[in-house]
Parts: sequence; structure tokens; C-alpha cells
Amino acid sequence: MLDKLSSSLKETIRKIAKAKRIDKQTVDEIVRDIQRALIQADVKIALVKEISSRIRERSLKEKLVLNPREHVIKVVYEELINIIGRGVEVPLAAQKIMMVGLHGTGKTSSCAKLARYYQKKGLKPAVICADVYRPAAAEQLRQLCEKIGVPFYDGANLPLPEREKGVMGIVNAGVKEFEKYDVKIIDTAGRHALEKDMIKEIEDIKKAINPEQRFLVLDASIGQQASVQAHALTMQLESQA
Ligand SMILES: Nc1nc2c(ncn2[C@@H]2O[C@H](COP(=O)(O)OP(=O)(O)OP(=O)(O)O)[C@@H](O)[C@H]2O)c(=O)[nH]1
Ligand SMILES: [Mg+2]
Repeated sequence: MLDKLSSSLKETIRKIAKAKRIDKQTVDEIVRDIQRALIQADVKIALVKEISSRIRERSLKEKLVLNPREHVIKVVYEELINIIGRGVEVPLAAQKIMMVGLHGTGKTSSCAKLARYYQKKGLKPAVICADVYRPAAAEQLRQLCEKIGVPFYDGANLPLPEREKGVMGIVNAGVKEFEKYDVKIIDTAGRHALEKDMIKEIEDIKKAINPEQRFLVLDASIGQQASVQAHALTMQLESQA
């Protein structure tokens, strides 16, 4: 979905660059192309309307400092960044990161990607598997960590009663085990929906080890559901805080 959005937008930029002149008709055509691309990518209609009118307004009325084509490209770029957002800078510092999200969204893969990122930046990452529900979860993460040479903990050294206490025993022991590591990444189990037990688990981990970052991992094709999930999670966590 995002690949398609990106290629449609690139095509629009090419169209602007090749336009013979920039007049109301050209701008309307460009705005229509952008609307089509955004709607296909399941962007909220209200946002599509907002960006359309801002691009129209700024392209035709703003005082030009660049040539007209470059001006429109700049406006389109700035307005897209405005709605898509600039992203969050992940600090290059010692921290605990907790990955949460629904089933199969890429939490475990992202743990390894993040670990690799920090490793390349010269920090010492380590990964803790707090998914005790899916039998192959720990093995999957272990293999990924082995590939990149990052230490991995799943509570295998804990006495059985401790391990049977579930996720919290493993997370606490893992954080202790990796005391000397800079970045501790905690993988959690996926859920079918934002169920109460998922929120409770996040809350419990938050209380026990206070992770500086909590990442909600989403499938890129999720569209407007992304904001629904992020809001639901934030609201529930805040209401329980
Ligand atoms: N195309 C694509 N596939 C991905 C990406 N990340 C993960 N996958 C695949 O998606 C599937 C699920 O990924 P996982 O990392 O196991 O997802 P998870 O959220 O840990 O899953 P659960 O632990 O079962 O909830 C695997 O087959 C991955 O190879 C990605 O960025 N792009
Ligand atoms: Mg997983």
C-alpha cells in the first residue's frame, strides 16, 4: 500500500516538473492526483480535504521565490510532510524499549532490526523475549539474535516456579542479566485485539521496569486503523495510570 502511494506521488512530482506552465488547471489536476493516491492509501478524507485546499491555496497565492514548478513541488512536499509527520528521533542512549502490537505485525522482526541499528551505532543492545504464549516465539527471536550477534534472554536459566510466574519474572530477570548492556529491547506476545490482558501486561512491565520507549508495531497496510489502535492504546494506558 505504501509502495503504491510512494510511486503515485513520485509520478505526480514528475508531472509537475514536466508541466509547461503552472496555472489553476494544472494545480487542480495535481491536487486530484494527490487526492486519488491518498484515498487509495486509506488516508482519512478530512485530511485529504485539508491538504488539497492548502496545496491549492499556497501553490497559486504564495509569493514566488523559486520558479513556479519548483514552488509547487516544495508546497506539495511540505504539505505531505505536514500530514504524514516527521517521525520520532530514537535517542542514541541507554534505554529500555518495549515492543507491543497485534499478532504478526512484525514485533519480533523489529526487535532484531532495532538491535542491529543500535549495534551499528556503537551501542550494546540485548534482547529479552517476553512472549511465553507461542511455543516457537523464543526460538524465532533466538535465531534472529544469533544472526546479528546480539545476546538474547528468554528465562531459560530460571527455576521453573519463577518461569511459571510468566512474563514478569522473565522481564525482571532479563533486565538484571543485561545490566551492563545499553539498550534492552523487550519483545512481547501479540494479541488478536487490544484486549484487557494485553493492556495489563504492558502496564505491569511499565510498572516493573519503566521502559523509556514503548513502540506500537503496525502492519504498513493497516490504513486508518493505525490511528484507531494508537489512540485506543494511549487512552487505555492513560486511564489506568
Ligand atoms: N514484508 C514484510 N514482512 C515482514 C516485516 N516484518 C516482519 N515481516 C514478516 O511478518 C511475519 C510476522 O513477523 P513477526 O516479526 O514474527 O511478527 P510478530 O508481531 O512478532 O508476531 P507474533 O509474535 O506472532 O504476534 C513474518 O513472516 C515476518 O517475516 C516487514 O517489515 N516487511
Ligand atoms: Mg513475535
